[in-house]
Order: sequence, then C-alpha cells, then structure tokens
Amino acid sequence: MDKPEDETVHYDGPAGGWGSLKGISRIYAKELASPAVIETLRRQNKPGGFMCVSCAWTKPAHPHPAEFCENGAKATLWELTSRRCTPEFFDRHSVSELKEWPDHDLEQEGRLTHPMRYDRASDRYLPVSWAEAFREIGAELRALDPKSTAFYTSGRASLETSYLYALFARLYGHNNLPDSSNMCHETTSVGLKKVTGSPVGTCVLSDFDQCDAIFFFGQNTGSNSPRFLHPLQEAVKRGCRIVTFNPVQEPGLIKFVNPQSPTEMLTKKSTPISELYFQVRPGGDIAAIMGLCKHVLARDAELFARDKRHLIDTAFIEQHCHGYDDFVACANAASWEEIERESGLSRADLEAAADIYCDAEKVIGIYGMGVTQHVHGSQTIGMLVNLLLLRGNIGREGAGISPVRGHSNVQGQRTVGISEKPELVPNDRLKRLFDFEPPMDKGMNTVEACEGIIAGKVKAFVSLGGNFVRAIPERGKMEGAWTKMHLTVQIATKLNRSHLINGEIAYLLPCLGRSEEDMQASGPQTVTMEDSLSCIHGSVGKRKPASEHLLSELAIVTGIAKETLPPNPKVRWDEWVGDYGKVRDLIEASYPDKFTDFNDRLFTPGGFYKGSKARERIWKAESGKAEFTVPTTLSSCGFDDAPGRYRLITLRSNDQFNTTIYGYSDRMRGIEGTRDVLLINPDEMARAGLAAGQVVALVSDAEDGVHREVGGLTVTPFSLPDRCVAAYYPEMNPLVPLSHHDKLSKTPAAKSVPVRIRANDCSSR
Ligand SMILES: Nc1nc2c(c(=O)[nH]1)N[C@H]1C(S)=C(S)[C@@H](COP(=O)(O)OP(=O)(O)OC[C@H]3O[C@@H](n4cnc5c(=O)[nH]c(N)nc54)[C@H](O)[C@@H]3O)O[C@H]1N2
Ligand SMILES: Nc1nc2c(c(=O)[nH]1)N[C@H]1C(S)=C(S)[C@@H](COP(=O)(O)OP(=O)(O)OC[C@H]3O[C@@H](n4cnc5c(=O)[nH]c(N)nc54)[C@H](O)[C@@H]3O)O[C@H]1N2
Ligand SMILES: [Mo]
Repeated sequence: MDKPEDETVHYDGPAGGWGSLKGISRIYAKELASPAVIETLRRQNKPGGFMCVSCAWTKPAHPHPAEFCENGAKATLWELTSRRCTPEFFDRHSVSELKEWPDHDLEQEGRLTHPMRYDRASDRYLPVSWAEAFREIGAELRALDPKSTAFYTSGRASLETSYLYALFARLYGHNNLPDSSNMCHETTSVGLKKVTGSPVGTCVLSDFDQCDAIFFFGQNTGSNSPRFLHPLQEAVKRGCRIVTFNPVQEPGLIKFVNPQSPTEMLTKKSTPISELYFQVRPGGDIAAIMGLCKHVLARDAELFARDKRHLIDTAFIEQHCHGYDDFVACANAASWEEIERESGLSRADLEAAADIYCDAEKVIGIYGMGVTQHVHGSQTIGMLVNLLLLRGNIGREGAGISPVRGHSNVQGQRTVGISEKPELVPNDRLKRLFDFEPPMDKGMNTVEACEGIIAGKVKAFVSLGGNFVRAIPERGKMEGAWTKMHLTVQIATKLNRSHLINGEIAYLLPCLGRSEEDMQASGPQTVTMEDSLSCIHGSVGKRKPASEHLLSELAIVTGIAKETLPPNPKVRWDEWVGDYGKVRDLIEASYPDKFTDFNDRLFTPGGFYKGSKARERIWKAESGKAEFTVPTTLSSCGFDDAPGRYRLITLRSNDQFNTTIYGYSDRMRGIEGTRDVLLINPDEMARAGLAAGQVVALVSDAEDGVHREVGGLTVTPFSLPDRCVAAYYPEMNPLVPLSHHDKLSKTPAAKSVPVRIRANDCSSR
C-alpha cells in the first residue's frame, strides 16, 4: 500500500475508535438533545425498535447492545434536536435573506413546526392550516395537466408512504416519479439488471461470514455505512482478504477500532482492513478489472496447459452464462499498456490483486458511488460481474455482488412502485385493485425532470423529502428555471436551500421523523423499509413529535391526494391513514411473491428476505442467462484527457449526510474547519504552479463550452492519483453538466467531472 506523502493532509487514525464517540458527543451537545434521546439510540436498528434514518446497511438478527454508528447516531440526534424552526423564525427572516445562509445554518435552525405557505408580497413564509394547504394544492393540481407535474421522493420515505405516493401519481395520471435513486444506484437498477436480470445485489449477511475475499470498488464504508465495518472486521479476523480500489485513501477501509469493544477501545488496537489498497484513477475501474480478468484468464490457460484443469468455473459458465467467448476475446486483445494508463495502476499490482481473487474460493464484489456515478458506470458494473462470473462467484453462499445502497429505504421505494417505468409496475393488479386505467407512457426520472423544468414543461413539483435543487447537477441553470414553475410543494423535517427557491405558489409542509410516534385512528403505527441486502424491517417511532402540528408523511400524501382526485370507492385514503396495516395488505396484494404475510412478518429478527432470483441462479436477463459483456471503452469517465483538464471527484465528508452538513470536521480525511477546499496531489500542484493555501476557482471543461464556475477553494495537498482533483458535494454541483450522466441509467456522473483550475480566483460563491 502506498503511504500518503508526508506533505499531504491526511488522517492516520483508524475508523471507529474514540474519534467516532467524540463525533457523536459533539452533535449531542450541539443539538441540545435531551438525555431521553439515549433511550431512542438504544432501540435503533433492533427488532421492534426504529430503523436508522441514515444508511441502508442491513440490521442483523443478533444486534450489538448499541447497533448504531457515529453517523447513525448523528442522524438520529439531528432529527431529535430540541431546536425549532417556527413561524416566528420565518417572520424574522425573509426568504431572500435566508438564501444567503449556508446549508449548515439553515438546517441548524431545527425542526419545522407548522405548515407554511410562501407569501410573495412580503417575501416570507406564513403559517397556513393543513386543510387550506391540501385544498389549494389539490385545486392547483386538478387544474394542471398531470403529465406536466413531477412527484419526487428522497429515499427515506417508508414502503407504506412510497406505495401510496406512487398510487396517487398513477391515479392522477402520470409516471413522473423521479427519486434520489436516480442520482445514486440507478446505474445498479439498470446496469446490474441488464447482466444478472436482477436490479439488486445477490448477497445476504451470512455470506460475509463465509467469503474468502472481498473486492471493494468506490464505496466509503467508514463514513457512509459504518455498521458494515463490524462484519468486515470479523471477516478479516477469520482470514478473509480484502482488496480495495479507490482513488482516495479512506481510513475505514484501511484500519478499524470497534467502538463496541472495550478491549479494542482501551488498547487502541485496530484491525487492518484492506490487505491491498489501490488508488485507481477516477474512472479507471473498467481498466483495472480488465487487468484482473486478463490475469485470471492467463492463469487459467497456464493451469490447463500444465494439469488439464481449469481455474475458471467452466461448468457454471457453460450452464449459466452467455457471451463468454466474446468477452475472452476482448480481454485477450486488451493491451496491458492501455490498462495501466487508464487505471493508473501497474500490471504487477493488478496481477497481485488477481492472485488473491484466484486463490479465494468465494468472493464478494462490493461497490458504491465510485462506480455508479460515471458516464460508463453501467459498464463498470458489467465488468465487475464479468470478473465474478469467471469463477462462478454469483449465486452461491459466501459469494456474490453487493451494491451498498445509500438512503435507508431507497431500494424499497423501487420495490413498491416508485418508478418512471410502467413496465416495472404491476399495472394489471393495480387496475383490478383500484378500478382505474394506469398511465402506460414512460415518466420522467431525475435528469429528465430537470430537463423538463429547464424547458418550462414541468409546471409543478412535489418533493417528498430531499433537497433537490442542491443535490442535482447544473445548479446555475436549475435555480433560475425552478422559480418559473407554477407550484412547488416541499414535505420536509428541516429547512434547506430547496425550500427557498420557490415556484409561483409554494408550500413547505413539515412531517414527523421516523423516530417519532405516529399516532393514527387505530393507534400508534409501524412503518417498514427494505435494506441494502433486501431484508424488510418494521420500525416504530416512540419519541414525542417535535410539534403538535406535524403530520406523518403518509397523512400528508393522502391529504393532498384526497383533494386532487375524484372519489373512487376502491380508494379509501382515510381508512389507510387510520391503519397502515391496510396499506401493507395492499402492498401484499400488489406484490404477492415478495410480501407474503407482510403484516405477520414485520418484526422478524434481521428482517424478512425479499429474495433474489439471481441468487438462485435464475437469470431474468435478455438471454435468460447471466451476461458476460464487452465494454466499449476502458475508461468510465466519458471524456478524453487534455492538457490542463482534471477529473473532479465530488466527495462526501464524514460530517454530512448528503446535503445535510452536520459540521466542518472531515475527521477521517484530516480536513478540519472548512469545506471550501480543492484536494490535489503535491506533484500535480507543482506541475500546475499552485501553492498550498492558495485560493483558486474550478471552471467547467465540458465539451458543451458552457461557463460553470465555483471559486473560493483553498488548494490543499492530498494523496490522490495524478490528473484528478477532489472537492465536496454539494458545493461543486454547479460544475456538473446535466448531460454528464451514465449512458444507460442517466445517473449523474459526479465522480469524474471535467474541470480546469483557475489560479487567479476573482469570484466568490
Ligand atoms: N455519513 C453519511 N452516510 C451516508 C451518506 C452521507 O452523505 N453521509 N449518504 C448516503 C447515500 S444517499 C449514499 S448513496 C451512500 C453513498 O456512499 P458511497 O457509495 O460510499 O458514496 P461516496 O462517498 O460519494 O463515494 C464513494 C467512494 O468512491 C470513491 N471514488 C470516487 N471516484 C471513484 C472511481 O472512479 N473509482 C473508484 N473505485 N472509487 C471512486 C470515493 O473516493 C469514495 O470513497 O451513503 C449513504 N450514507
Ligand atoms: N455532486 C454530487 N451530487 C450528488 C451526489 C454526489 O455524490 N455528488 N450524491 C447524490 C445522491 S447518492 C443522493 S441520494 C442525492 C441526495 O441528496 P439530498 O436530496 O440532499 O438527500 P436527503 O438526505 O434526502 O435530503 C435532505 C433533506 O431531507 C429532509 N428530511 C430529512 N428527514 C426527513 C424525513 O424523514 N422526511 C422528509 N420528508 N424529509 C426529511 C430534510 O429537510 C433535509 O434537508 O444527492 C445526489 N447528488
Ligand atoms: Mo444516494
């Protein structure tokens, strides 16, 4: 493993450990949370408890005494803050004034308490009653062409709310259901499905107890799914070998001190995680995996010549795979020179990694945004599947492919109908259940919704969670276009920047958080979500709601629906709000194979498994088999190298959850006190004539020639590959062109954005 150069900014400690406890206590103090919150944390991610609002990592059947991580605790404390963002606050501050506030300060105001309506004359949000809000939103939606509206979902909303929200859209007359998954793992939903027939991973938790090797591509476990470090640590301790490909040296994948282990905490004894760690060039994974495959095939040929035996699983390939010969021809033809250039890694390093792959009987492939957020991200997924198929590593215990999802229910929303693609929805069943004609034309995903907004075709946007305008690409153009919409409705827990960029009529509707008690006519309600490993869990909030004026997300969605749609005896919104069990019955009736006996299995320890056809080696892909694919390029970044052009990686820090900025301490990377940094390696710095501490601007270097710029960035030496730079998301989003997305799925390509550095920064952001 390369040591970080001494002159770079870096963090030498392990993930977890005392640093993570300090991280939690800092937020605890900052949020003025009450001691009773500890009780909520104790119930987090346990059967019968409430399921963390942070990441989608699975919840084990035998949880730790404290089954939460630094970032899960922060997310809970953030929701349970004692701070309140009240009508008085909005009376004191105009919307124009609030637009000047940093993201961190907006959310820091605390929980929204009242439904609010934007008043253009005073440029302020004013309180409004729920009944009036629903009435006006319903009337406006009725007056619009349904196809000119979009209903966005961020990946947190429960299965129950998501199901009814999607039903509302279809009853109203559109499939315009973009969601955060479109910026995230849509590459998986499309790219993985293309090759295995299944849009989700094939692994379950017990596979991590059995695997011999794990190959990691572009997923930052230590920050983004820290509870996953526990099974990883246990795997390493029993001899599993971990190989990581990531341009950034992420401490969580280097070493870990388990904060749940008193011995480890007191002795500060860390477990090394990755045996080999390769700082691949951003966009270099197709090339790197091609190198691995080349070496596996070469070793196979050698073994066969010597012993008439195969290293690859020929029986599996014969029975289960399609396209093998073409792939072998392509791998044999690929030149090592090109592989080394595109991956930034040496042949010797790639061969060492491939030897670990060959020597392991059972291998798991893991990936995250470092793979999905590229112009050819789908092809990288195809390559990783190629590698795994070579030795039959999909569809057997201890092996498989495991995309690590982001939001706590982002995978589940797609399962229950949040999709712009009508062919993914059981429309025949919906038709029978609710006696209507579901719209059959394709709706808009996130990028298409943005295009529609810019073109003036989208007139209304309802946002169930999220901070859409901040999270999407092309912020400059989007903020301007957003205000031209007729109606914008935001359903949220805390104030964010998207709530300040308003359509002609704008509502801000506050909802319950998942940790809060959701009391309805039949009593306190349970909601459900699906984790990254396809297990479904019930979640019960017990905390007193942040304000007596809050409604549940489900009540808000049905409240709007009722005022928008004509009566239909089969559509019983009030009954469903009164008892979420009835919504689960509808989910079961719509998806009987996945949700059998749904209401009886809510609290199965470890969740109940939805199942995966690919895990059973039933391939729903085009050929009826698992597909080997031939990549069209060895670089997933989608643009050529050019003098002065860098590949910009947009990073998440350890102190943020998406656009929610908890603070300015990226402890895991050693960056403290600011997010306005440009990370670059010292050699590149010298070549570009830059000095540490200098303030520069990044400008777009995309082919479309559009001027995009973000200034005020302090040059910070950091261990990174050549020809790339890194800076934080969402601050860098103005630099991402809307057209810069994965070819197959339209997931914005936020991990290789073409930029130049302008040394004389004369702008401010
Ligand atoms: N604390 C916290 N937890 C979170 C979130 C959060 O913001 N904060 N967000 C949630 C959400 S919605 C999501 S989707 C997930 C995201 O979790 P991840 O999938 O981990 O996403 P990122 O941190 O954006 O990027 C992952 C890694 O990809 C690496 N990378 C960048 N480019 C490349 C490349 O070309 N090749 C390779 N091999 N690696 C590359 C980056 O260095 C980074 O370490 O986390 C979820 N959990
Ligand atoms: N450049 C770049 N851009 C990216 C990414 C990247 O890596 N780089 N990552 C992309 C990814 S993976 C994602 S998922 C998106 C996500 O980006 P975001 O839209 O930021 O995601 P959220 O965390 O859902 O949104 C945060 C807001 O959700 C609201 N909220 C919190 N809890 C609740 C709740 O329980 N209910 C409701 N209704 N609202 C709630 C709060 O008001 C909060 O302000 O960003 C994408 N954009
Ligand atoms: Mo995400």
